[in-house]
Amino acid sequence: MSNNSQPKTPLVTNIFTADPSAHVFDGKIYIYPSHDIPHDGEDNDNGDEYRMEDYHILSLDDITAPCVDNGEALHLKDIPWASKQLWAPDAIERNGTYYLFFPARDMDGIFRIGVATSSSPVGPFKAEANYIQGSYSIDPAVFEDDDKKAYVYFGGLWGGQLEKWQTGSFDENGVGPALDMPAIGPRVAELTDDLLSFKSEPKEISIVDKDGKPLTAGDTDRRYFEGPWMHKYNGTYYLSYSTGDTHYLVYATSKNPQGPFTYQGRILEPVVGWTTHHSIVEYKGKWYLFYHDCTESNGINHRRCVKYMELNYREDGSIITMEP
Ligand code: FUB
Repeated sequence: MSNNSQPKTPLVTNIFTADPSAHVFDGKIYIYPSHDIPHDGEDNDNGDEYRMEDYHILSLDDITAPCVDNGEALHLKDIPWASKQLWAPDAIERNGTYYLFFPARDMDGIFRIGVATSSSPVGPFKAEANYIQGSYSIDPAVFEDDDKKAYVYFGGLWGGQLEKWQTGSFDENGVGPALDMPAIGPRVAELTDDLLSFKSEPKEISIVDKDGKPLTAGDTDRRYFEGPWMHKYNGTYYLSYSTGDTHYLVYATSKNPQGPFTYQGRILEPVVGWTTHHSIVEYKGKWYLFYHDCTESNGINHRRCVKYMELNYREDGSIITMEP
């Protein structure tokens, strides 16, 4: 059963939005998306067409309420260490402060992950002076476990530069493993109590098949590409992500937030547009998938719009695959 009866209309149409990270704070739904800038430039495998310069936070008073664009929450010019490309963000609240985690290229063109804080879920956010030391690549997703330990999951291939970090430092010429070798995994780092730093070096997450064998780099229908998301359902950790060049949203599960994770299946079949990126959130006892597509721009990859639909589990905890 997929929830295709819902009107999957864009949440907002006044701006192009993508990469939605949805959270419930004080009973309202807040969506932390990227803000796509329309332009007429060409697409490439490095993602240069994604030229975002600021963040706008969206909010919903209830799941069917009109979506509000709360205006500019943070701009590139106010981030001392960043040079361009404010890609997919995420947010977390602790003790009344909201922490916006976001990737951007530093002054050397290397993707790093920064934090900005605010007393309001919709900002304005003030960026820290520097990026998180030890951070790299893109697509941070923050998850607070029941024991209050907070983790950030991140990493993306190709334009996201994850191939260039296999030795622990940035290698401009780094390429992915041979197709029959284990695929590169996303990274996880536990955050310090103030949520501003990594407690220790990020670890690579292993994603294995049902026989315990690591997914290989050539297994492009299942291997990790970008856009990680973590949620917990009935005591199991669900790591979901995009397979990038095969355009699926898929998931893997574990009893440990740092893995290893066992591949389970697809959440969403390909949308219109090259990228697919999502979040999963519980609201009033139901679960929702927030995602984006390029239907509003007739398939222009960097003019995306955020939507949602209800997500359902089977009795055994598996997620029912959805059609966009
Ligand atoms: O929005 C820019 C990039 O496209 C994101 O960081 C990726 O996840 C993909 O959606």
